Amino acid sequence: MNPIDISINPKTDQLNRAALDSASTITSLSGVDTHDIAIVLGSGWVPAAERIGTQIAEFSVSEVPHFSEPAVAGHSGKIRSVDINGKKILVFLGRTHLYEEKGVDAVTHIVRTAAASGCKTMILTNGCGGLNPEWSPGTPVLIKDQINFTGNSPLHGAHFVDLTDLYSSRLRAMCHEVDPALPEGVYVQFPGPMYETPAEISMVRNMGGTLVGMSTALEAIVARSLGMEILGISLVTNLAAGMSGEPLNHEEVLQAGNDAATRMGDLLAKIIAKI
Ligand code: 8IG
Repeated sequence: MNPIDISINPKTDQLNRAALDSASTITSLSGVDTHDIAIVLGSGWVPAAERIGTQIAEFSVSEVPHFSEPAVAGHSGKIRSVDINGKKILVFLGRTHLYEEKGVDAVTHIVRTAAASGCKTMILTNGCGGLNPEWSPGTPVLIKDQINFTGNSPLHGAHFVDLTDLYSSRLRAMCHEVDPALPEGVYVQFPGPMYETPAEISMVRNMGGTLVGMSTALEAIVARSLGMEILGISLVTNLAAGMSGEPLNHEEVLQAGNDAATRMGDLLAKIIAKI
């Protein structure tokens, strides 16, 4: 049984029904009944999409019910169905962020839709700030754990979900077979859209965080609640606030993504082929 069909509470049921509705439109638009793996490409990752597999179909999120229009430069709002060695991959180019103020359910709809489309694996990528001075812009980092610092829960009702091994150690080991040098980090999701203050970055360091961003953690929680296996990869696009002596800006994010695109696309294609 698809975990999306298991009744948890009325609110969750309503969200999952909307996801099934989105999934059925994705099936019509792509001609693919069931997808195996979903991947969300975040800031700086969209150029990498060109290197992932053979495209079966591409459409816009605006053609799919219950999805909202993208609001950020570098997030194109496209969905692709891609084939890698017979595996069907659902590629989301861009996501909805909490700071768009459409609510937490709008943020996690992408994950519920992936599950409703049959995906058992959720690959979440993002661009983020790094607290390790050795991670220069353009460094990919595997997410080994997270801190949800948004003050929001993406689950509804008395739905107790285990988050130990949230970011699958099996998938991380697979990534290390592809690229043994990949470092691992603890991702802290802030609400955004402002970047952190240097004092907040000190706090993050004291909490044990090494990556800061504005996405991913809420999505990972919902993916786990739906029984998916999760892989998270951050592209460090800037040193966290106060570390470089320079102010932060979104252009450097896009530039770091373009520069790292080839490496990231090849990495993703190899990992997906192994899953
Ligand atoms: I790209 O330094 C990117 N996204 N919160 N902090 C937060 N989000 C980010 C950052 C950053 N860089």
